[in-house]
Amino acid sequence: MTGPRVGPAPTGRDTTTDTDRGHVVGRTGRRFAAWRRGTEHDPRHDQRTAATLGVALGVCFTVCFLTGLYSHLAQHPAGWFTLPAGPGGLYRVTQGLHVATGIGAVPLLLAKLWSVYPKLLQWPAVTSVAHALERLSLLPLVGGALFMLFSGVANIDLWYPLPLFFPAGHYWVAWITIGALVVHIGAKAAITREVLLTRPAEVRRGIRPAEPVTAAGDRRAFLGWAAAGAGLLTVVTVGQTVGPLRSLGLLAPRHPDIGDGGFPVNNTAAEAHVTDAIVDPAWRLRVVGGAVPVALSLADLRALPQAEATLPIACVEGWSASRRWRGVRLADVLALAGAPAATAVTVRSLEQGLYGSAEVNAVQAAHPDTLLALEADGAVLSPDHGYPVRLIGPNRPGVMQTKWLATIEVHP
Ligand SMILES: Nc1nc2c(c(=O)[nH]1)N[C@H]1C(S)=C(S)[C@@H](COP(=O)(O)O)O[C@H]1N2
Ligand SMILES: [Mo]
Repeated sequence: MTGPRVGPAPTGRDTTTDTDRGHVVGRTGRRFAAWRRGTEHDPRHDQRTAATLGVALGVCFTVCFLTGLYSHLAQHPAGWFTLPAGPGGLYRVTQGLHVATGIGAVPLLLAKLWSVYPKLLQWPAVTSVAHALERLSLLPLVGGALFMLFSGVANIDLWYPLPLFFPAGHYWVAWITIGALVVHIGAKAAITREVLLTRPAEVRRGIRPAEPVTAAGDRRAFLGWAAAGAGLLTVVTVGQTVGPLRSLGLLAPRHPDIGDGGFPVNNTAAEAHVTDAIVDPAWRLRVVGGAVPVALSLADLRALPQAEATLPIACVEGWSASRRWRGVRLADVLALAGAPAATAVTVRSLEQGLYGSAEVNAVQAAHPDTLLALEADGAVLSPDHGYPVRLIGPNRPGVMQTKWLATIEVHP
């Protein structure tokens, strides 16, 4: 700010022409400079701190993106992807990781934004076309990341403040965010490598200056707090899916052992408006589209050979709970209907809503653990858990474990 005056005299508008390290600055520039003051030699705002947080965020976002993509494919099968039928608890792990890395990324992102805010306040805002592009790419990156973490956390807390359909919004913004992240990593890879790879030999030979001990300590403390924040948030929520940590699940929206019958309910029979239909004596489980139309009463289902499987309900919202299920194999009922051994089906609930039907691919339909469950842990299914019969299959997102079944449609 003490440089020589250049150009015309100040006009009092934003065209004032003091210089700031050789650049023309205006009122905004001076305000930004004031906000940046004191951060220049603060290790918490230097490239090394930003790069460290960047690497941690890059790992979290990559795991979160890949597990999210897997979850999306599980629910919206693409021609080239068949959801495998095992291991039975795979989705529980991938979705647990998805939610945990998303939650852990929240404090990391806040720390990163705080670390780099002096850079964001640089003035002039752009100095070249390349610089403009790099800065523009921050908009989808920061905006997208904030949106993804906010909408995800809101969703697992069953809070829908945004006027959009969560799965679609969360999915499409994920692509935008990851695209921007790839561009950002491309732009920052060299500097990140440069500042993170310490070369003691170069310091010894005097090529690089050694960092003051206090600076390294300040940085370590700041990064330590960010890591502790991420760790703490994870520990107090992951109990919703990791049994031994359930008593620590202070912030966990669901507890795996709390709910009707000792496990959570997602959508009660009353909420689904099926309380009467599920006890109607005229209820039958119908199989359509096979060689023989089939209509089974509850007594018919109980009279068929029963099978058991221990499988989790693994909700997309991150909670999971395992149960010992007992019922009729889907494959046995399909055989009764004269359907080919491995055939894809749609299961439909008495409930008409969005989650009232699900696809079962041929691999899962043929799997011996894919059950039309009548019991959980030795007790008849409760109304809220899907009485009289629900689907339960290995490695399926909870949302596809359809309750209150009415119809099974064999795909042509
Ligand atoms: N018909 C129907 N089935 C459904 C749902 C629903 O809303 N309607 N919710 C699904 C979701 S999101 C989950 S996580 C599981 C939860 O099963 P539970 O309530 O028995 O724990 O049921 C699934 N089956
Ligand atoms: Mo769910």
